[in-house]
Amino acid sequence: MPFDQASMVAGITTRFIGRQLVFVPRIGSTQDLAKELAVQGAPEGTMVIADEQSAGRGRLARRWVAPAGSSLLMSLLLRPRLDPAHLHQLTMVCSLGIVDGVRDATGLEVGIKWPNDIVTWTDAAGTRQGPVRKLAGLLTESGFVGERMDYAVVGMGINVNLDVADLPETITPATSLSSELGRQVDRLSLLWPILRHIEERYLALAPSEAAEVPGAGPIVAAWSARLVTLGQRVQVSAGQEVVDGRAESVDADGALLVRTDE
Ligand code: BT5
Repeated sequence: MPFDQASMVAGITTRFIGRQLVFVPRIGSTQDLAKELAVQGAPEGTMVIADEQSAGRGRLARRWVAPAGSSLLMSLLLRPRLDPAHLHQLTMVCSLGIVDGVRDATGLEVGIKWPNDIVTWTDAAGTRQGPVRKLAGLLTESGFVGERMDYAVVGMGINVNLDVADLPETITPATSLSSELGRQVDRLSLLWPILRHIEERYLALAPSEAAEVPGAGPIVAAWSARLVTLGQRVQVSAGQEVVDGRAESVDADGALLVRTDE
């Protein structure tokens, strides 16, 4: 299917997620355009999609690299009534949308690496195979009016038909759907179920999610059930300090609870 606005819109069945769709072949970062649109009053669910970014970014000023034609690069504008302390729940919603959408479109069961990576560690048949490999990354940013959160933009970069040899060295080994499956995957056939699942999960983000109860809420539970990080030995940088221990669980905001040897 051609990767253009008309074809994208043709398969969208959601109520509001992606209903307003802005496709640009090439841009600096979809995050920046989505934020501009947010400030101009664009409605919740507005989605910016690009085929190529010249300044794609990850967290902490890291780069996100994606050759033209290789990826789904998108930024979703949300206007949740959410305490900013719970912002990570939007990352959870979209991570679950990607995990479920990838399964629907390809049959591949993928997991989540805390806090914001979509990863795989099995082959297409579900057998454990090699190290954890990063398939997608999410970046959630927000804008405020005074103390109130005005909008959030969740950026998603998914390696679809990407040859990992085209990437510079990455922190976590990278992979793509085409490398895992040994065939090309149509990006739009992946986009549509992802949008559907994000909408479903977002609507389920009930006010109870905002409760201060650790682990409360179906979204947090579904997200932590897919975390490949739990039970593993981890090294977490907390400011200047590096904490070494076993990842035991997460709280309602997605903070990782690590038990150190002491
Ligand atoms: C992320 O950051 O994983 C969030 C990436 C979000 C990208 C999307 S694309 C659409 C939207 N517009 C943007 O400008 N951004 C969002 P982080 O956890 O900081 O991971 C970044 C690190 O991942 C880099 O430092 C590299 O090591 C590695 N990396 C870069 N490109 C990659 C790729 N295509 N696949 C796997 N790893 C990659």
